[in-house]
Amino acid sequence: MDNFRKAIRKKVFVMDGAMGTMLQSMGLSPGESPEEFNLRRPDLIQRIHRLYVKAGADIIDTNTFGGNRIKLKDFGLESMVYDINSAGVKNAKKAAEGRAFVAASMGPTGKLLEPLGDLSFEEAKKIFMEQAKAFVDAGADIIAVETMMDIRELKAAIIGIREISDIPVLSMMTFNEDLRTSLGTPPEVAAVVADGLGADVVGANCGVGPDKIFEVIKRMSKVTVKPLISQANAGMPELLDGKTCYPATPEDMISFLVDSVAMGIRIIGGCCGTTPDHIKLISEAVKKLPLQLDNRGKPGGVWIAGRSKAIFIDRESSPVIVGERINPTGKEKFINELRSGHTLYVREQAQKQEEKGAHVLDVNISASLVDEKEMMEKAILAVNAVSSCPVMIDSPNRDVVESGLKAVDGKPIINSVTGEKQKMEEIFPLVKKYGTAVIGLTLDERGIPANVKKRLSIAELILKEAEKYGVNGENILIDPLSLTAGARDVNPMDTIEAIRALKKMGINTILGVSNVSFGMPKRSFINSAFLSMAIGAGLDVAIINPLDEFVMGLFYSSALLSGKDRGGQNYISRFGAEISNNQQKAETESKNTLDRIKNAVIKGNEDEIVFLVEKALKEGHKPVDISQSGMIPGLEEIGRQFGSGRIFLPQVMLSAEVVKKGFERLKKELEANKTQSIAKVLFATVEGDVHDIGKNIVIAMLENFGFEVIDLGKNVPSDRILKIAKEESVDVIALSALMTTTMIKMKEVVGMIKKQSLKCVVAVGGAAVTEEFADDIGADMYAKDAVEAVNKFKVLFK
Ligand code: THG
Repeated sequence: MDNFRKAIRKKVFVMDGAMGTMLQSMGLSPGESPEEFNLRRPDLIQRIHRLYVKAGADIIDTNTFGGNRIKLKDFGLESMVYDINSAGVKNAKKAAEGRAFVAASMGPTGKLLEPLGDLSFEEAKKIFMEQAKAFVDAGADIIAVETMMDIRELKAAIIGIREISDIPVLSMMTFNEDLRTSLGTPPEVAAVVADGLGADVVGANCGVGPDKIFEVIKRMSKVTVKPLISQANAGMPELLDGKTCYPATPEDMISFLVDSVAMGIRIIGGCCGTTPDHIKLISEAVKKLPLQLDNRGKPGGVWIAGRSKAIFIDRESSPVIVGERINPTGKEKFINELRSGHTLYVREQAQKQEEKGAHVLDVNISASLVDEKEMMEKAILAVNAVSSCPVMIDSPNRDVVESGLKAVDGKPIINSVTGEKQKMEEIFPLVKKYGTAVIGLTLDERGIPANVKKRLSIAELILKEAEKYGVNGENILIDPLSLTAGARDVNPMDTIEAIRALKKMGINTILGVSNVSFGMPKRSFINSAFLSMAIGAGLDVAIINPLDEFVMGLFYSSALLSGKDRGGQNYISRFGAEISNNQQKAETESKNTLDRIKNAVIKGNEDEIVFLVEKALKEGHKPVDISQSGMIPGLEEIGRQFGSGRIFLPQVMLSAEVVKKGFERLKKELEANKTQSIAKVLFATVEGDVHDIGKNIVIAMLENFGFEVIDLGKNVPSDRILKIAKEESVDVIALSALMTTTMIKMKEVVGMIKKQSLKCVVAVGGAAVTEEFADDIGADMYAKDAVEAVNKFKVLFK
């Protein structure tokens, strides 16, 4: 372990190339489990490993990518998890003969996590732990978490591994051409989260070729100083004479090598379509590299991340705004909502605060008679669904904090730990395990000290204690606390002085500003004056109300005056242009109930939709109008935003979910005069392919649009597809495949349909399927994603 950890700082490692595509060329048939070959054909697996070692790989990746319980279950192999993964490591070790490190490959479960799917975070973690245990027992040197698309699944994997062992971890997500994962995570967020969780090496594999992966790594290198890893595909797959080909030559694979190493790449290998020839050339090129490696310095601040945005907190940049509004203090309506388990206010405030300039959102749901563990989870999921901001999990209760940590996307801030021994014992292990930042409040068993010196010594105690838990000081923000001005023995200038002193000690600071004015009239005046003093003293993060224009005005002007807004950029972009009143207009326009329904769909307001549909019915709108002029236009808008890359799949699915709820309510109205489905669609993942995430998304969307769907599941033999299609006289046969090797089956199905002159449309789709491929095999329709599929079906059956 230590060998590898030391070496990775000083040398560039070559990793191996593809296993799956090699196995296929050596006789693995579609429908067989590649992982089972570790037991059935160890000779073959070892032979492939040896080819890579011979080609110059310093690290080889085991044949265990799909070796988790969920994936193995597709082949009825779920009782073999331990044996298969253990054999995978042993095969690689045997082939390496000590000449290469063995990295145990760990891929995704193939299921979506809640709330999009039905896999809980805890279950996912357990599944990864089971696999990791087998790896470690068998003597793997490294675990390579790879091809992850969901940031929370990545978290579950790394946290699961860490519960088993301190083994070095490589963390890789898979990015598409738009440089986001399929679930919308950008490179920065992937890197910040993996770094926070303690991955040793951070990077990307699969999905794209060497040019695009270079872009991904470049963006990662700006937010982490960890060594980076890249395993590109040999270009994007093309189909030639019914065979999948990867176009990138070995030379193509090294065209970015020198620049990559300068950026911090320390491991370079290949993914789909790369062969020992590619690895050989990479290895030769690496040997010729200049010895001078990069010297990326320490960041001197801390990165945090939301669903799709990373934010740097440091001394030089402009202060960070934390929105304080998701907090029940003094908000009777919000408290009632929390008691009934709804999240309407949370969604609304998350959106509003982000719109008005909040960078981070505090989430506090503490109130009496509230199930706080459940509500924290719900609130965090709701915030992530509607906002890209990092969150701050604000609760005095450890278990409530943890429930938020399991739900959150990105790298959050825990609010908070104090100088109390018990608090630190509770919170620091969470900070370490979930890889977060944390606020340290300068108070201890005796409360908030009156004098500045004592507050500073508590800050020092917190920082020192954190080290014992392996928590890096950069991840701690100190809050010197303010109490209500005018109260006995309270001098707000103590807080300001403490900020100044903390900054001198090189410590990052945060402050809940509004506390200073509790119980006073015209709180805005006091809050904004205090804020501007705090920023003048060097405050890095301010917890404020972003909807208070007065406070925001003082925020931007204070940042400008204290030299934290170079060239006044932020101030000018905020106040320079006349802000149009479009927004106000949109708000009044949405008074119309059908517009409000459309908005609820766009914003994913699950809680509101049934209420709004009922309201529209009461107002006399016909069910068909509610659908045609309310929900459908909302979904269409979401489709447009998705198409232009402004929003991502989880939001589309959330909106689809809202529409489903709306339809369910409408169905009750229509029960009497039953509606007919638009068309009957049969869905199947073709034989040999066991991937169905994409297919399930398309089905969910189609059902919401009134199509009747028959889902035959995955790995469906062609004759069965034909048989059911005839029996049910379907209008469409929709075929899905993820792998380039199983796409070919689509051609077989099309051929059979033509031969038997079935009267139905054949639609095809899947990761590697293209329009050209669809034309080639004679399919009638191709759609690149769920939204396009729905649109095309709608046109077809108008
Ligand atoms: N430090 C840290 N975290 C904190 C605080 C802090 N979290 C909570 C709090 N202090 C900061 N957040 C708020 C939120 C709301 C108000 C003040 C501070 C507030 N609310 C109004 C009230 O209570 O009257 C209600 C406003 C309304 O009705 O809309 O003032 O110091 N680390």
